[in-house]
Amino acid sequence: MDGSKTRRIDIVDVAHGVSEVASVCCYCGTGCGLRVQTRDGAVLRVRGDEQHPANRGRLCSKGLALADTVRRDGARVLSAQWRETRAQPMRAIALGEALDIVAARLADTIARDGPDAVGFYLSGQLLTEDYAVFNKLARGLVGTNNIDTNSRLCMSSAVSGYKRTLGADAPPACYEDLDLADTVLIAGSNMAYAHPVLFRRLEAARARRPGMKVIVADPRRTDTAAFADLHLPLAAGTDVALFHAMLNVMEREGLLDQGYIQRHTEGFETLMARARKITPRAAQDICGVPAEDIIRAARWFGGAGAALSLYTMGLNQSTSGADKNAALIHLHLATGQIGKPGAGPFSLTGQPNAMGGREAGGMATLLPGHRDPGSAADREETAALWGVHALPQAPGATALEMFDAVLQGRIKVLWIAATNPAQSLPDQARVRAALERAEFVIVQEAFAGTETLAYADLVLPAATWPEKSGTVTNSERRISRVRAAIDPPGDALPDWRLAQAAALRLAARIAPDKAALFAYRDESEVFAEHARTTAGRDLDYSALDYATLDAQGPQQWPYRQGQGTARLYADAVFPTASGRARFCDVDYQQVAEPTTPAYPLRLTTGRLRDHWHTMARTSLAPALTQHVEEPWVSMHPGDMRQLKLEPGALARLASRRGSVVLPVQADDALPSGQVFLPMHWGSAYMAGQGVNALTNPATDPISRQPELKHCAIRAEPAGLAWQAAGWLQGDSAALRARLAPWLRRFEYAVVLPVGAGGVRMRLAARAAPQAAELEAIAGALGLLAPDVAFDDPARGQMRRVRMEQGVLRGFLLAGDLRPQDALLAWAGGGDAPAGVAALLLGRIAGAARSRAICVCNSVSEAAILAGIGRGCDLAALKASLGCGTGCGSCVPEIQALIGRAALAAAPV
Ligand SMILES: Nc1nc2c(c(=O)[nH]1)N[C@H]1C(S)=C(S)[C@@H](COP(=O)(O)OP(=O)(O)OC[C@H]3O[C@@H](n4cnc5c(=O)[nH]c(N)nc54)[C@H](O)[C@@H]3O)O[C@H]1N2
Ligand SMILES: Nc1nc2c(c(=O)[nH]1)N[C@H]1C(S)=C(S)[C@@H](COP(=O)(O)OP(=O)(O)OC[C@H]3O[C@@H](n4cnc5c(=O)[nH]c(N)nc54)[C@H](O)[C@@H]3O)O[C@H]1N2
Ligand code: SF4
Ligand SMILES: [Mo]
Repeated sequence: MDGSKTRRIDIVDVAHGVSEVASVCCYCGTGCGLRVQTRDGAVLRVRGDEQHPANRGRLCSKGLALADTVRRDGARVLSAQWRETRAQPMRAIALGEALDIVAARLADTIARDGPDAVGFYLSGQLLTEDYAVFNKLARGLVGTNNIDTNSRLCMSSAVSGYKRTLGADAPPACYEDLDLADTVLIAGSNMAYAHPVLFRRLEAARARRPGMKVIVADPRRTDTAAFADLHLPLAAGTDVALFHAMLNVMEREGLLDQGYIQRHTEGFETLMARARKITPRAAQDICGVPAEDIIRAARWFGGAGAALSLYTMGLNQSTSGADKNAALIHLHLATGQIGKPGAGPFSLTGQPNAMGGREAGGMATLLPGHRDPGSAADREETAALWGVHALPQAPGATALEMFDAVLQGRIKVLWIAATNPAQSLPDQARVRAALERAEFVIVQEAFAGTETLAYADLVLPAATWPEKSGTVTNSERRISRVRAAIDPPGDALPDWRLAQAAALRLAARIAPDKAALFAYRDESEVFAEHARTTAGRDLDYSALDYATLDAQGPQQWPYRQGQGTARLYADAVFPTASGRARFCDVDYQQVAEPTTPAYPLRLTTGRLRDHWHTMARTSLAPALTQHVEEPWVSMHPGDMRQLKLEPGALARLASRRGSVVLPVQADDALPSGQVFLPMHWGSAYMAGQGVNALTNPATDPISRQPELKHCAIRAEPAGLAWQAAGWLQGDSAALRARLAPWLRRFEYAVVLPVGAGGVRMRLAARAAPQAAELEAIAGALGLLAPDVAFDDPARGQMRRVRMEQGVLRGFLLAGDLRPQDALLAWAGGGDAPAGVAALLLGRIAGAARSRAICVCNSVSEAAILAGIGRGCDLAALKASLGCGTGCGSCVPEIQALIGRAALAAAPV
């Protein structure tokens, strides 16, 4: 690789050979710039880039821990793998051979069943260059529109919302607007966890401008909601009613901008005729939010000098997601709160390059340059830009439709890249049945052990951050260069290279003249070709190339006359046929699966602060496993009492589609009847099919996005009387692979990476297993020759510890878990107990254990609560304990703890 071309390297410490590469964080759509320090091909450290406009040097806990996730060993997919039949085990093969097999399978399938028997399921975590090559491969060479991404689960409703109202898929605001807004409406977003660096910016803005009002609409009192001046705990799925009622109040109170409505919009009267029926009282009945609070929210929004809204999955992941987006945008159009500093409907993107995917047309419903595959003219333009005769016309399958088509035998070859559908798609039973039914599944993956790899017939080894070079676009339309800091390990190649290599081989078989379509020498040529497809379009960045990005730094599209654009629609001219923005005639619709007596609880799912999706990467960083170590379900304490569920007890949750067993924890931040499950844990970490065993595959009719934020469930005590817990020191990735078989043998089982290194295992069953099985579990944990042991296999009991010079190496507790916390505290680096035997026999109580809240400075929840008990406020806690003084990601949680303590102490 020619380093000067793909790496912007500054030598920071010549004497010690340390160099630094400017790149971008590979997690969320904030798109923070960072600098990767390397020496001798290894990553030493990652720090925030002060030069990058998205974050000005800040990183959150996940970005800061990136160096710990860089692996070059068995935690990665290092070579291609293949199995000729499913009965055989996977075996490593040469990459060239694997690509030949891929090309042959594609060619055969196209010849036998036609191009639409092939499907590509990609990811918002690919770089723009990756999408561009995959898109050309799918539509330009294979000849199918069956190319979609996990952005269908994520941003699809936002795309629909923008296109229906403003005419183009473009977030009109920018990050600076967080500093300038007077009222910020945060709808269905837990920014404190999911976009922490932007949340830091909002905290700072409100500290500077105390008059700023923050409203949060979320069924749960999240840390984001705890920060708000007004929390609207609406029932899941009812946002349209809330926004319509706010519109009503603003109309009645003369807070609308009639001039703006008349000059720059259409459809207002039709919408208003419908919306007027949803009064604050009516909305109170639908949303469960007091009418006075709705009125207050409307006054704050309508009366603001500048009103900004920030929204994410609480709006998008819904069967009315496209309507929720439109209804929120209406508030901005009706008040003229768009196209000016501090204002606008600002959809925060989830994944680092969901935006780039939308620009490159990496979805079934999009073509490059914001074109539409349903339009003959757009197809012709794209074909001409690519130099192909024509593009396929038949509509492509969107994510869930693609898996349905596989299940029905219409799609036979499925190529999956940079996403983990056997964990992240709703209704796992169906998804897994489809993966089994497929004739040939190609999985292009960087990390070992993901749920989807188990279904692969052929695995392609992918390079990943920080080995890849290309571009990404963040939430504020800013394009940044991602630069490779080290070379990929083993046979791994960047995603676009794998797509290119397969395309060249396929072209040789089915259309030799098309080989020239894929003759890119490097990623800058891919970008140049892609950028040309934006010429003359709303997002025009045809004048950008790598040299310009290197010289001028990250740029916001549209990029014209040598300049980026911070805000859109300052002139109030919209990219619609009439030039006017549109009010859409949308009405409130209830969720697809209302509760019933058999399924009386509402389940919602979402994110935790330090985990990323299905955790392939974050599970490798010890610091990130400490905030929340294990999957649980949270419930309102009253619901738990009614269901006879003690805190920590195992509960069985069941929906119409599947069930999971998890420990339950009380959470008074939830309204009664609402249950929350983190989205992160799948069958690679727990028994069963993970959180999405439960969720509903029903989709929005316009955006085709599934309703991951709501389904109806029931809960009951799991009745698993026998339990075991163990821990083993060592490399967590290797140990997880070794212990994974136990996940399939118990109704409740988890195998989890923990803190300083090692894995925890927990198991539960109705009755104690046989002595031989107990011994096998002990063997898996390396406890066949323990240093201390008290066994009573007849009663399902086993207490074993292995240690070396006072350092714990492993333990197993079966039948009696009382010493667990003390042993885990010891495992985590705490002091050895006064007597191991006495501890195991329950004669002494060991040290208590408390999870880490501040992972930068390792401050536990117990220490923080003790500080609050001593009367400390945030500043005093920071000064005395050091918590919250690193990246700041834990500050909202500390503040929420302070708030909760104050509430508990207040006279009733
Ligand atoms: N730490 C971390 N950060 C991430 C990610 C991660 O995995 N981990 N993933 C990234 C990605 S891809 C995404 S898409 C974003 C997602 O970012 P967010 O959307 O902020 O995260 P979620 O937790 O999925 O959902 C947000 C909130 O929606 C609420 N909600 C549920 N139903 C409704 C409803 O009907 N109406 C309203 N108003 N609210 C509702 C939930 O209670 C939840 O608090 O995060 C990005 N950032
Ligand atoms: N219940 C529930 N389910 C959800 C959601 C929810 O809120 N609730 N949210 C949905 C949303 S918004 C999203 S975005 C999805 C995310 O769901 P997924 O996309 O399935 O989640 P990830 O774990 O990010 O999967 C990325 C995969 O790519 C691999 N990988 C990492 N880097 C590279 C690379 O450079 N190249 C390649 N080829 N592979 C790489 C990783 O190891 C990992 O296996 O989940 C969706 N599912
Ligand atoms: S906020 Fe955190 S996860 Fe998101 S881009 Fe910045 S450092 Fe990465
Ligand atoms: Mo997402």
